[in-house]
Amino acid sequence: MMSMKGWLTRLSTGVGLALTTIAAQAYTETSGGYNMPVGVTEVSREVHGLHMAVFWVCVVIGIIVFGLMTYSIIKHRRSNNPKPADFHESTTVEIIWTVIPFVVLISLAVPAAGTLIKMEDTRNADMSIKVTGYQWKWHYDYLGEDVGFFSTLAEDSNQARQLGSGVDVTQVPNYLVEVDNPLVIPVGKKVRFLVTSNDVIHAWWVPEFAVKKDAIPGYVNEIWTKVEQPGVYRGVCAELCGRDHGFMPIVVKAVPEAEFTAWLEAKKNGTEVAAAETVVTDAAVDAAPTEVAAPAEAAVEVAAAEAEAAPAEMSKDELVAKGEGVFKANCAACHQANGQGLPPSFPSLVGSAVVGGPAAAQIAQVLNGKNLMPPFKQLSDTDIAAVITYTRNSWGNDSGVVQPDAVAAAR
Ligand code: HEC
Ligand SMILES: [Cu+2]
Repeated sequence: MMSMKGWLTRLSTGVGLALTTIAAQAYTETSGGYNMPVGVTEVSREVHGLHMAVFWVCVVIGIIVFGLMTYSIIKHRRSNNPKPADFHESTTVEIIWTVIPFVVLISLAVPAAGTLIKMEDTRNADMSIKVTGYQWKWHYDYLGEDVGFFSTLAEDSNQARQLGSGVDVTQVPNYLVEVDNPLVIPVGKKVRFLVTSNDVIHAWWVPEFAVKKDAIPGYVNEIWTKVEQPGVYRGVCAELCGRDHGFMPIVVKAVPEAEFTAWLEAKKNGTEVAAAETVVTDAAVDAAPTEVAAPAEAAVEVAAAEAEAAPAEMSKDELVAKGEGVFKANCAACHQANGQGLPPSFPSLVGSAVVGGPAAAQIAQVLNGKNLMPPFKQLSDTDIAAVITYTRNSWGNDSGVVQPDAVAAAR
């Protein structure tokens, strides 16, 4: 018989899937909650137009077919016509009901093919962004710009979704459709996305752009968009990709070009201020580039030092404090914020033999994963050292400190 905990784990997975559906509905609200959105790109408007055209054709066909059926059933009912007609074949009727659907299909296929070809035409893009799916987050690389980062579920959504969190999710803004680092793109530019995956098949879907592309390990799929209005556009992973499929949303901020350039510079130099926090007013757009330019150079070295080979020793307190954030963002989904996991699938880290044992084994497990636990080698040495130190010094565990250089050496 299945334990209570086992049932709860299954139930929470089920609820997670249900919530994905709710989240998917959240952004169809622009069109009354029932239809797909018109969107903010030329392609999305065409797609919506095609969708509506096909819809109305279906409505008309439905009315004609069901109308004829209803009419015939009533008109030729047995009580009215006790002696059934007996006729065979009618070449005329057969030609008509072959030709009409043929014409209908062709007249739909021609405009649809035009739009499809347009969607696939990624030539002459102004910039390219590589989008990589991970269980369960996205990674964005601005090609040729040396800018790349992970985009994970926002902290408040992540806390609220935990089993027994006690949080009223209706009070969480943009529940399950908010991330820590949104993708930022310029408006009015053709942006090409190269979509791939690091583990299983995901799909990158932003309904307002009419962009939905499978992210398949070992393949690079292409799609593009050109957003016309600045704004914040949300999407989700659209391919069932495992336990937290419903918790890897997509947020794209489309901003005016000047603001984008400023944001990109800041990101490169590690001085990212809240440049792209909100869709800013004209005044702020003018101010942003100059503001960022000055302190940028000084910060380059700091940022470089941080990003390059493992930094110097860190104190236990520093590592634990940093590790708590890393744990909440990357590990709490399975091991829970209180470290107790969801046994039997996700073991408790409280009093765990691995956490209490030699550091090398724990580093290896976090870097490379084990069975159901995914690898975390994409995190920095510092983040991995911090999260390991955090688990070794929390919830009553006490098994010492792991420094970033130990992680670097283990890679
Ligand atoms: C997708 C769920 C998942 C995530 C996310 C996850 N783990 Fe795990 N973790 C597991 C599973 C499953 C095991 C058991 C692996 C096995 O032994 O088969 C495990 C085992 C462990 C163990 C060994 C525990 C023991 O006693 O066997 C440690 C330590 C650990 N994880 C640390 C982490 C850290 C640190 C993170 C975040 C960086 C993390 N895990 C993220 C699923 C996960
Ligand atoms: Cu996914």
